[in-house]
Amino acid sequence: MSIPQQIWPEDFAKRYEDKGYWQGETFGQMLDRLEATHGERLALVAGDARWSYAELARRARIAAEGFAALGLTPGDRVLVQLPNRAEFLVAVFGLFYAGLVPVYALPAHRETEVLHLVAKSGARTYVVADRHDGFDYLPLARKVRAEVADVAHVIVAGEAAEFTAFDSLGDKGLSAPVPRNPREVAFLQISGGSTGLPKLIPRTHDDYLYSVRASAEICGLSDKSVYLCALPAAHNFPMSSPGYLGALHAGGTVVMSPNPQPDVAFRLIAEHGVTITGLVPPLALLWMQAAPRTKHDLSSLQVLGVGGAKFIPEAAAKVRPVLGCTLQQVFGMAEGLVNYTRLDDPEEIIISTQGRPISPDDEVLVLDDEGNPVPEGAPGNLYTRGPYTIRGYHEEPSANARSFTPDGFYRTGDVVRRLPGGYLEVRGRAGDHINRAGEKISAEEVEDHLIAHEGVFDAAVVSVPDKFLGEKTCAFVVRSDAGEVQPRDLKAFVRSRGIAEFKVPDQIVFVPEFETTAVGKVSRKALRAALKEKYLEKGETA
Ligand code: OOB
Repeated sequence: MSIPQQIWPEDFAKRYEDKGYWQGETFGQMLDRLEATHGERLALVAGDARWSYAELARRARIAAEGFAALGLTPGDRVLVQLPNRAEFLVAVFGLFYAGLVPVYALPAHRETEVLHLVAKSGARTYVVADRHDGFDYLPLARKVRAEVADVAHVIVAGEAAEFTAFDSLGDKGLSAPVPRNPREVAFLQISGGSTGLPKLIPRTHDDYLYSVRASAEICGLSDKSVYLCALPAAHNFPMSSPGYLGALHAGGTVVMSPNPQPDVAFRLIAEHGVTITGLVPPLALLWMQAAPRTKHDLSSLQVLGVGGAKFIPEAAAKVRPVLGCTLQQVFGMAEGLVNYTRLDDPEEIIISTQGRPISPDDEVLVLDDEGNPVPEGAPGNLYTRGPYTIRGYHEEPSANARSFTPDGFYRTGDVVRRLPGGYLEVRGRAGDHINRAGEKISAEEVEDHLIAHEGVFDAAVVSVPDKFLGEKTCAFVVRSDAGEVQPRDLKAFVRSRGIAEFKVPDQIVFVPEFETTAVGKVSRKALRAALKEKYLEKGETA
């Protein structure tokens, strides 16, 4: 398998360099710079760990040496599935330092997703925690090892059993980062795509570190900032919008929260004087419900970033009165483009828009279904191209042909309105994924799992609005002749296929048949829309 590539045409690359967006720094060099600039400042609080930049760098260099000693060579991919704990940052900076390429899995992923990510990325090493959130990852690691002979190493943070303990890696540490070309792929992140299993998003050192530096500035970060990483650290939002990388870039402190629930997060905010964090809308709602009753002092919090899904204006308007901080709406995507409301924008803009792009060189097109520009203020499909938006997924020629225009614009699948000043308002999605509390679920992927059950003849998965989650999943199922399968059985079956819990359908509706048009088979997209209209919007009971 080839080393992942991400290629911008040379004229674009040169422009991005000339304008100072791409600065030629690798993540490995960044770690050295952070240590040199911020040395004894507090970099990380996680569990009992209180590490300075120097200590974080020391540990990352030791991990880097450990990775190299396992025989991994620069450019090798390493699957990282770690929750929000201290080892997360040590592992990823250690990998960067050793010239290796992290592939980020979510802690919620199970065997199906993990095996897919291993196969897609060609990773031969798997870094995982022993336990998190009541789940024991060791049996999962054993399955991965048993199924994929290529996975030569499993490295476990915590109780490692027969595997390599993360803490046993390395000794003195690498003395310098393994040189990499900053235009090369630094890591692979997963897409929340609408078709099948997740695709891999190749991000380069140059492009990603630009988005980190620019985000840190837009979000007002400094060495006084304390960033609470409440969402899973593998997501793009807490990683770089402005995220823990933005906070480290600015010389601030990162506080890792093992989960985003108010009882855990509020204590950390009070204890460490957290100044900024990022949440998906349902969690922002939950925090606003819990804040008036908490015994913890939340007054240090200055900025709450909310993104990943639409934050409705009614809820957005409550952030300042209830939490006493500035709301920053964040509309981003792991493929690149990130929009922010600015901290000093009028309240009206902060409440009613999803912000404007980071970069003057983010090109944004809003087009109708025929590809013609729509007037300002009218809804249309969002396309984008720019200094930190990918030009293609990792080894996905057919998806790339669908998702990118010939001149390199990414078809986001989002429907937006462009407002004066370049602000965007997200109106919805053209694509077929469900945005459940910020986690993107591919309808097709869940359908494939349902259809694998012998009691299912066909299945179509759609989103239904949910007051709290924004959207949840509903599966329409046509039963097969093999008996009267029940919703409970189907949910248990889907779960048993080894997928993230958030993908298990919230609701299952049995229907006698899927109507097809006289022409024959309708597209899945049309079928989903028709079912939704018939049973959910018109309220016809199944
Ligand atoms: C973030 O990244 P992804 O890759 O998980 O999901 C991207 C998609 C967008 O295309 C859009 O459909 C939706 O998530 N989205 C929003 C939104 N932010 C993301 N929809 C409405 N309003 C928003 N504020 O979700 C992500 C990446 C970086 C920063 C923030 C979020």
